[in-house]
Amino acid sequence: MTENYKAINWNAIDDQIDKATWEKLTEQFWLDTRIPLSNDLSDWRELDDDHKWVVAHVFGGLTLLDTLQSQEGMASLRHDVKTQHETAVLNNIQFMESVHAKSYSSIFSTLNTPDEIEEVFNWTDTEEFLQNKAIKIESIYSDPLMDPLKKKIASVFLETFLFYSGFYTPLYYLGHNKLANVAEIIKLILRDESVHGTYIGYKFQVSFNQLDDSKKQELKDWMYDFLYQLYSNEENYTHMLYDQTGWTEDVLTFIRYNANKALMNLGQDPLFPDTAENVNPVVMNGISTTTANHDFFSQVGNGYLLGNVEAMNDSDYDI
Ligand code: MN3
Ligand code: MN3
Repeated sequence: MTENYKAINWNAIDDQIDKATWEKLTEQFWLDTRIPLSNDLSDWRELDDDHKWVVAHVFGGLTLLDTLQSQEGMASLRHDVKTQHETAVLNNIQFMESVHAKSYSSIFSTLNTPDEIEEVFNWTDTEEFLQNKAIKIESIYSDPLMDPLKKKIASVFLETFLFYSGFYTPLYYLGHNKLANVAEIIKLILRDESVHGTYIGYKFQVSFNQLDDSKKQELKDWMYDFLYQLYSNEENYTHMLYDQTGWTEDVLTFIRYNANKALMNLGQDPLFPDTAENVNPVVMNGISTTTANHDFFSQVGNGYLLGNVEAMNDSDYDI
């Protein structure tokens, strides 16, 4: 006899965090088409070729990672949900990952020529260190026998750590009052990722805390080893992208700081000594406007309004 099929009932919530996250995510819904990217063209034309190259290729890298989250990531996590409302939240996240991936194409079509766009996508689909990180995460998502907790670790590492070598560039320009509308897209993405990382990290912790001590230790060892492998690849990726600008060491500090945040989302101790004080303050200023909602479960959000997104101007970025 088959089991009956069960309708989702939002009037009987098993986990209040599902409902709070759904409300937060739907309240902060956005689309790339609302951002007047062409207002950044005069800033863009002032950049030299090396810096234009970095901007275009970090967005190529970010496109690949958001493609992975939208196509494989959430579908994989959806196999292991504990509640029906968790499925609904993951559906929302999956759609927004498609919005993120598409938004970089809006940036390209505004700033770059068709030939440049084609070159960026060829690079993205073949670059060794970028492909390494996508494939390492994808192989965890696509293994049907994979421990569900390892899939959540992979998702949090991707979103709270591996994106940040790319996010550095638009935050750097935001801190210098340049490319403000491009940065607006990145801030909206960061605001989403902040909720995604917190939520998936929370779901990880609920299951992790039910494990016995030896299982916990085994998983911790795997997690720190995996993070270190990803970091080692990320060092190579960062050198390859940024050596021509001289920003490499600053970017590496920033990604170690974010690796610690990913561990924090998973309820674990930091791996690296880097703190917010070590990060370039220009970049930290850019990020501080977006991550004030880390405490969103207690509703201490930054009250970001959709209306603010529609018409940004330089004065919004005075720091
Ligand atoms: Mn995303
Ligand atoms: Mn995400």
